[in-house]
Amino acid sequence: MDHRLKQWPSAIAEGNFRLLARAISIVENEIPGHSELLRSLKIGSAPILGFTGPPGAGKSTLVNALVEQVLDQGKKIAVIAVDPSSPFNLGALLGDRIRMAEHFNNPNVFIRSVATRGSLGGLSAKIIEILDVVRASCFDYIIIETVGVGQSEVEIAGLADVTSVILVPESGDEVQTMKSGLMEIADIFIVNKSDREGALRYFANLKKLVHQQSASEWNIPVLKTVAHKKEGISEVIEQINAYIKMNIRSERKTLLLTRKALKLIKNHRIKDLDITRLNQQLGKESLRPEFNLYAFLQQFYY
Ligand SMILES: Nc1nc2c(ncn2[C@@H]2O[C@H](COP(=O)(O)OP(=O)(O)OP(=O)(O)O)[C@@H](O)[C@H]2O)c(=O)[nH]1
Ligand SMILES: [Mg+2]
Repeated sequence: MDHRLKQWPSAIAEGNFRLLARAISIVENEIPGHSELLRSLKIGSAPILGFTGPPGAGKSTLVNALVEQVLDQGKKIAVIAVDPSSPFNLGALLGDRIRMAEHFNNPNVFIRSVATRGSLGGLSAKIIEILDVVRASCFDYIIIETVGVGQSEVEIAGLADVTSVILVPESGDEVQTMKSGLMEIADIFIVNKSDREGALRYFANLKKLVHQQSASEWNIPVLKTVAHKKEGISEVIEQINAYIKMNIRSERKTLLLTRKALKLIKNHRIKDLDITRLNQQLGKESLRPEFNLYAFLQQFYY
């Protein structure tokens, strides 16, 4: 390993945010040395708190309020905001930055936006690695915010130790919400914008539905917040802590680790695959009368 990188793991562990930021960039952009860096880190076990929900539900506002309270308790916290819509969504990013600005100079908080990329299978593996780099530092909590619009967010939420799903009264029909796959990933439901009309009815219906369906030792709480007024935030923190405290069975932990390993292996295996070339090759090969996809694919298997 590059001798300059040798000091990094201990510096990062001690809370050198400048190096942490650079380490993330190295991993994110696969700059030479990134594999060695990942191997050299002492990855801790700070809980990862996932926050997901529809666009504009108030995730960033809520995270911001939560960060404030946790900082007041003297804790260290990292926030990773995943921007899945597009890496060029500067408006949204800037909005987040402005709202987060009050924490920017606080030595106990680290904030980072990560743009997701279109590369095949790239996203979740990169996020896994980035979260592990952050875990090698000294945070009490690591927050990951993702927009819940499709399947990939469900996947990302799977990386978190506790997943909070943020809904708003105007999310529509509660039954529809439950069908969207959010039920499986939610450890905690938060109805934000509870100051809005129809919030009480939405809250009550959601609560009923959740309690009908939850069948584990953990009773999935349904909470109410008004994020921009910082209302209901303590309850969110309380429930998150309660969930963390409840020992996740080691069986489930191993399962999560296996899934994580699988994603990393998959990503590693297709890393060198040139899709444009594959497309050209297939365009040519498939014209041959004796073409057989399985025979063709033989060259990629090892
Ligand atoms: N009325 C009301 N407005 C809120 C509440 N929480 C957030 N907002 C507003 O909702 C808008 C969206 O908030 P964000 O925090 O950016 O939402 P988000 O879910 O992070 O949005 P994306 O990251 O773009 O998906 C902002 O204008 C907030 O001020 C709330 O509890 N009540
Ligand atoms: Mg946001």
